[in-house]
Amino acid sequence: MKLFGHPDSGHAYKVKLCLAIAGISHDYEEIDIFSERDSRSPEFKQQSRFHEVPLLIDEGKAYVQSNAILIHIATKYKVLGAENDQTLTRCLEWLFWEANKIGLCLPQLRASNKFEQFRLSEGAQHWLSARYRHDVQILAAELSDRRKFILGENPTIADCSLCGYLYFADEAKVAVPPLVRDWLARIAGLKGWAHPYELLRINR
Ligand SMILES: N[C@@H](CCC(=O)N[C@@H](CS)C(=O)NCC(=O)O)C(=O)O
Repeated sequence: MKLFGHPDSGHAYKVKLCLAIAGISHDYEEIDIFSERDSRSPEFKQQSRFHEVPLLIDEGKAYVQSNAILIHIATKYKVLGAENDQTLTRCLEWLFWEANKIGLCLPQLRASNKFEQFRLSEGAQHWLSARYRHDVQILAAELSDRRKFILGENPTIADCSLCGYLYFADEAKVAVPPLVRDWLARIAGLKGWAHPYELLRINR
């Protein structure tokens, strides 16, 4: 199994974190996501249908789109929520929520604040910030019963997906409510966890 990623990609981080906390051994190749798409490694160019990281190659097959990759890993190994159908259904709900909600404002805000080439207009930033505040409050409300992880006692791929970009919240210049911060700290306490910049560094 081989993952292609980059330390600046929260999407790649979701998958790397899943593999790390599930203890699944894999190879890793860093792709320079800021380079011309044509200049990337031949294997990546051939297999990455949308030219994006993360890309996972497993038993010769290519898997793309971070949340779809999470589902592939969890169901293949029966880990992180795929141990039973009911929990897997709840995971899928959160993965679709993430793609359409927090995953559609936080990555963009962070890119806009961190990288000149992705700087958005003030109006767009304002809209995305309002969207983020709304979405993160939903997460906070969900965690208000002091459950350990998003679906209860144990971490699942829903946690991997939802937390991906929240470890970059400082770079996005957004506030993280205390209940969400505490949940991120609990994930950070899991064996295998490391910050995206560390986990997605080459040679780990
Ligand atoms: N919806 C995709 C988003 C992936 C994505 O946006 N990847 C970015 C890095 S975070 C990328 O590879 N950018 C390089 C490019 O588009 O050339 C997923 O969930 O995997």
